Amino acid sequence: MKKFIFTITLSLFSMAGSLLAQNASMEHMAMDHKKAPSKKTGNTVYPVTGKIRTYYIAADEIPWDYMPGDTDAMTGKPYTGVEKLFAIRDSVRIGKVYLKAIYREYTDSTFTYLKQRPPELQYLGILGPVIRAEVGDVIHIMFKNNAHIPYSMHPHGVLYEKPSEGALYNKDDVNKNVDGNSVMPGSIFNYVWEVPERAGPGPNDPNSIVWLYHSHVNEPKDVNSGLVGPIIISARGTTKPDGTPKGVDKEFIALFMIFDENSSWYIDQNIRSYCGRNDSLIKVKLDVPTPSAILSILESVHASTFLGLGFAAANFRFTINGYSFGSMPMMTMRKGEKVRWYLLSLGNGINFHTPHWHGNTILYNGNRTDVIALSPAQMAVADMIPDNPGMWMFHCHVDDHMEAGMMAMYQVLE
Ligand SMILES: [Cu+2]
Repeated sequence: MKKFIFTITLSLFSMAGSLLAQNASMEHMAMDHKKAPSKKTGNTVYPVTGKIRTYYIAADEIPWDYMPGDTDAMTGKPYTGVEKLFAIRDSVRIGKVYLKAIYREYTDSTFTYLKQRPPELQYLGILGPVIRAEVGDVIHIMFKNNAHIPYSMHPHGVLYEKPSEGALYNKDDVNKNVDGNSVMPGSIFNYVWEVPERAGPGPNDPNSIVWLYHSHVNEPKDVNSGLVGPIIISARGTTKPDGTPKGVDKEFIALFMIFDENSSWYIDQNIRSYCGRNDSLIKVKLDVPTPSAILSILESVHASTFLGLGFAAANFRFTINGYSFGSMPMMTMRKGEKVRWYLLSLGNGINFHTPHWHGNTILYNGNRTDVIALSPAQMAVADMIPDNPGMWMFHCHVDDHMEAGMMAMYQVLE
């Protein structure tokens, strides 16, 4: 196979060596595969016809609040029933805040300043930075692991070679900070992801599609710890200067995921920090109801999740973008706008979800509906032209999931 190489101006980076400079000059020339030296110098399998899109993303350990505020966000009233199971912190229950690891975007390679999300994008919550590209581009991620555990960035859909796969499953691959399959704490790795046609929209897709990225050193533990984000790829020639797809007025991204905090890297630390104890509750008190849970039973017939009432049950957090019980910041659009929804799911075997919009309908694969089905790691795109102003529920239609908090609101303005 012929291999193309684009020669670029390499910038020197403080700790990480070379990096593709965003505004580097590019020149294409064919090159035999065997002669192609290292992927780290910017060789690509496909010709680069578009832009080099550079992102500075770190894995940061932060406390995450699954239910911001002190009241039920849907009703404005105090927590009742099953909400208490998830909200109350005591000696045998962690509460609504957990230490997690999430992807966050920085302004440059010094990783000093966070790139702030504007208010209208606060709803993205626990999702990592939205990585955007058009077919023909190259995505370059400078990834810094600020956490205390080896992490990575593994993308779906885009084209990568082994060092940029970001998944640890072959010990022969391990070359510490040279390969991106397991980036050590404090280290930086530069991922290069190509965006050929096969990473872009297919014949039945609209002009942009969504892919997941997530850490894949120990995939289940990494994603339950919080390391997941979206990639949006638009078709060749269909991207606005800000990276969003042409013909779309508003985009929304929603990850339907039950985070299993029992499987997080931070479960023991969370027990220590928030329950104030050093023993391992997960082993000894799996299903013992706590006084707060018993109180909930008395208050409501719905005061139990299908997983039970115990310590472990309360560590399954039923969320959209990491928010439960309507606590997600409002998603706002206008009547008549062309709205694109990117739907994602990830996680263990109970992550089968059915996102449902009240008030308006969508087009999905050419079908009209207001519910779609997602399996773990499924990625879907739906288009909506809202015609019905108001504040509407947006929730998982699996009863157990909805009752355990998998709901949010969206607003259509006149
Ligand atoms: Cu669900």
